[in-house]
Amino acid sequence: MKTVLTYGTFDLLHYGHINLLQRAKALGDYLIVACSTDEFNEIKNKHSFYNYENRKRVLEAIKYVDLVIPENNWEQKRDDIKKYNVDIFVMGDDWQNKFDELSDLCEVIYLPRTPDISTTIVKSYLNEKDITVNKS
Ligand code: C2G
Repeated sequence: MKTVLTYGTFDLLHYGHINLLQRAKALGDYLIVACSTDEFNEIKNKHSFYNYENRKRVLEAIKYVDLVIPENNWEQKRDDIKKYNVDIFVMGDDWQNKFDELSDLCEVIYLPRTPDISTTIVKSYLNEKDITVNKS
């Protein structure tokens, strides 16, 4: 069985995320997604609309995703790869070469990003439309 691992915030889930997760799962048999916690998002200077619990819940509902774990820091990847016996580490190619140092532990693959979609684009569209949202 081939285990695949990827990391991300996955806020305001969109088809770019789904494209990534679908291709990641197609590389193996079991896909683990490490979802950035709200605290780690602060470190990444990302302020997600959905909190961690809700982003985790959304990811767990995706048929390509087998397990969701928390991403608490930049440094946990090596331990995660060993802990879950990961065969393939996958990220979108906006991270090209950033995680090559993991290649002594597993295969490292960067997949082409889906063009013209991002959580930032969605947020700016909503702002332009002056759509105010009351966070539940
Ligand atoms: N992605 C993509 N195409 C897009 C948008 C995102 O392929 N149009 C991919 C990204 O390359 C990433 C994944 O979807 O692999 C999740 O994207 P984000 O939620 O933006 O995650 P990011 O902030 O890049 O966090 O330790 C790694 C970080 O946690 C990655």
